[in-house]
Amino acid sequence: MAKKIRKYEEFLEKGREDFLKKIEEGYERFQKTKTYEFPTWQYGEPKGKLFKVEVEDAPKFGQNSFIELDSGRTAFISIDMQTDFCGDGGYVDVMGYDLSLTKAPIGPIKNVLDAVRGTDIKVIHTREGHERDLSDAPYNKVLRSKIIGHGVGIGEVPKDGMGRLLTKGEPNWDIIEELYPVEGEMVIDKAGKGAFGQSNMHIVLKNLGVTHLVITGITTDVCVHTIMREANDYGYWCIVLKDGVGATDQGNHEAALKSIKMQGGVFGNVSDSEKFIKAVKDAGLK
Ligand code: C5J
Repeated sequence: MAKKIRKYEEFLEKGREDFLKKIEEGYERFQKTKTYEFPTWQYGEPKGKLFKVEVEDAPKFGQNSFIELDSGRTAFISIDMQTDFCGDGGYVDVMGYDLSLTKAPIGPIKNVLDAVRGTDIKVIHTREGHERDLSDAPYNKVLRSKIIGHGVGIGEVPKDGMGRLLTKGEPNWDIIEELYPVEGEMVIDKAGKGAFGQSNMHIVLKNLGVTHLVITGITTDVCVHTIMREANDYGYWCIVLKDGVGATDQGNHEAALKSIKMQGGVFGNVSDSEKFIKAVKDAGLK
């Protein structure tokens, strides 16, 4: 007996046909241009200027291609560039990791900020940290931090430290001076590694009409990756700038970048600060 197709299933069939037609068109265009073109059919006419950023190892390792962005729908994101993650006496320092690895992206991020400030690209900073009463800090996270920190964990002040680790309002929790937000830039506070589960990141991006994210910050394998994965699952186009990110372990940093490139860009794409700045300059966004 033939299976009865219910009304909503017919609707999905039609939606799929239209969607696959757009995919086919995007595919044909990619063969000609090696560009993931900005989908105006989906987002509407550009609000700013269209510009292209070269990305590496996409769709395959050894091949380069381009992502086309609308400057008016692009956000530059600097993740957790706080003393706690890259400064003396902070959370990462107390755990005993090499701070030169998490400090490495400071210069490239500064260069990108200089290039995008004054354009219509939105700038968003994030900070990881907990309420002063630790009411939003998971027990397992705080316990683990105390064990790896030789008795000093989240919410406590290390010897010669600036303040309580990963705690809102403390000087070590704030963004480092070199990359401090200027007027008009957004700061998003989050208690977790991700930003979509428990911060206002998603509604902020939606309200700004953002479709493409250019991602930097620390750490590559933890907060950067978590936020990129979340954003990618929601359909945002993500480009991570490889010299604008750093991890507490160089092997993890490299593996995290490599994993983004799998499956033709499983979490988005990888570029670098120089390529991105060149694209902004060539497009004459200022
Ligand atoms: C970590 C972060 N690594 N910002 N946080 O705990 O990546």
